[in-house]
Amino acid sequence: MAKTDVKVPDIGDYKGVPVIEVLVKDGDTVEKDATLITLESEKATMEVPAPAAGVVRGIKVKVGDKLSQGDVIMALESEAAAPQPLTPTLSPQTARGEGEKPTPPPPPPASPRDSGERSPAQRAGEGQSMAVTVPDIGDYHDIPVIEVLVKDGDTVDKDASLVVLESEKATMEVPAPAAGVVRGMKLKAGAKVSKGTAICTLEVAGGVPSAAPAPAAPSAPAATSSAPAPAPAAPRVQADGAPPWVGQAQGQTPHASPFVRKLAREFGVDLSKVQGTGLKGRISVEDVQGFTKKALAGAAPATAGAGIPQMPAVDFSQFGPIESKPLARIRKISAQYLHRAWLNVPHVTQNDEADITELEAFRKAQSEELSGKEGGIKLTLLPFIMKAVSVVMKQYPEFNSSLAPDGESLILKKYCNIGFAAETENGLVVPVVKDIWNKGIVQLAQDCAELAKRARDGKLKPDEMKGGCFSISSLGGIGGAHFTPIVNAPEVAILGVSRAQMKPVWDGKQFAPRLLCPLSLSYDHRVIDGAYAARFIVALSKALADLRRTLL
Ligand code: CAO
Repeated sequence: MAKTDVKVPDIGDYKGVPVIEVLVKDGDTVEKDATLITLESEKATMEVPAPAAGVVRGIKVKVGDKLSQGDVIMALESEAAAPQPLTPTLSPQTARGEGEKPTPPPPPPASPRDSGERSPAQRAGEGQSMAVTVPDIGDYHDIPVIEVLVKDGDTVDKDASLVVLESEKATMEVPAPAAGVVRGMKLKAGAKVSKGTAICTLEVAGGVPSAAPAPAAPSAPAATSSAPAPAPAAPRVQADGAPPWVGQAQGQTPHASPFVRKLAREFGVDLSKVQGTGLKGRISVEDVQGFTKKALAGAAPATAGAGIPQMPAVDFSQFGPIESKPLARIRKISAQYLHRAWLNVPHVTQNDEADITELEAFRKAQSEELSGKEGGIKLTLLPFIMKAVSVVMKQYPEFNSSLAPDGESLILKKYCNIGFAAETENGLVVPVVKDIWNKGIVQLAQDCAELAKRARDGKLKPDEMKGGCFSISSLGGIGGAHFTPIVNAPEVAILGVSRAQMKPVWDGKQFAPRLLCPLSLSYDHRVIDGAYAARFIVALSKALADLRRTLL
């Protein structure tokens, strides 16, 4: 058994780089190339792999320690001949050919102004645009593009990340060499690229700025000033002199090491949804594992498609022009809630039509009277329906319940709060009107109006969206007939209200014009039986047909 110290390899000009992950412990048996620790500078991340298979002995570093080239990390006990000294073997494996001797740390990037030289690409760009190509990435070929962060027409700042490449061991963002507008994006996720592969064209206002970075190519330093090949965008990580294997720069993408990204992909986890607990919000292996566990337990929003076959990604641009519009934050959150409820709750929707002819006449008369008063109140149908629902919930208490998380019991609520779906510019929110049993219609109308306004102004407090027992989704102000609302779990039912219409109704002797309001009651069939739901909706329709019933 040979015991060899594993040392920090050549990390260019970097000194005192913090350890952000120690991925092994004493006694662990590791394969050659298994990641031992991760270092992270301000701009870049590097995984230090095992130079040979062996058993880890005497780890000398911990998270937070600051390391420089040559610092001893641990010892490795291996059966084979002692592994090669680490400095020359570690750094190549993440960016260069395995076992190849590394090139010296790159010189600081030289700007054309500094060197007095400009690359052909920059000269070509003097008109208006410059070609952006994959920079020098050592001996790596055919590296997959894992993310394309911009699209045609996007205006980008200098150094904004354009695409993310990922090899087995390293992730690298290719930044824009200058501020400009992206044209002719040639890559999509999954494409394989090598040095010089065209990425896009950058339309630079007023021509290519002279300060656009020249390529700092560590494995071909001569290219910095006089290479005849078109100048690629310098990888972001070289901007402060770091070597190219340190790929993951901090930017718009989730902050995680290549290993974590790979793990996330294997688990089908969308890293943008994972809360990183590491330094500067960095996502660790544990974060991904924790997220996956929660998703499997149903305690966290599932990843899109978790547990069910994923929808294939379709490039719609092949069929015609498209535009990509980022989702508003509220829409993203409600999408997760709705998807979770849809997947967890076995839904049934029961429809009915309530005769609200008299109720409407009463509502209009009262509304006119009240709106004439100072601080006038507009009486819409919603508070009447809310009140009627609350009364019927008392008669059918299982509608005012939630299933216990273990599925063994029902939690019956002795209070009545009802949420209502409110449409806002940014998406759907559900403010909750509290204590309905103890409020009159006018008070409910005021509560609804105030909450709806705050929802639209984006001023709802978290408390105002909590504690609901039942929800109402009213599309009556818009139109349409029945629909199938999604239960706002852990509530067990939701009422969809559509636009009332005057219809001929047979009264036993003749057809009479009656105002009928379509009701759609979706419920959780684990808690509520169809017959119980039918009784609920019939009772509700009767209560709306004659509000005096709610007094009984
Ligand atoms: N039938 C006929 N008319 C109706 C009606 C119905 N069922 N419901 C409302 N109306 C009338 C109102 O009486 C009002 O008429 P007047 O202006 O003549 O008085 C008009 O339609 C507009 O009402 P409103 O929608 O502004 O008020 P509301 O209290 O009924 O609803 C709110 C408030 C917040 C629920 C509503 O504005 C809203 O956002 N609705 C959308 C909810 C939604 O998106 N649901 C879908 C969720 S699932 O994706």
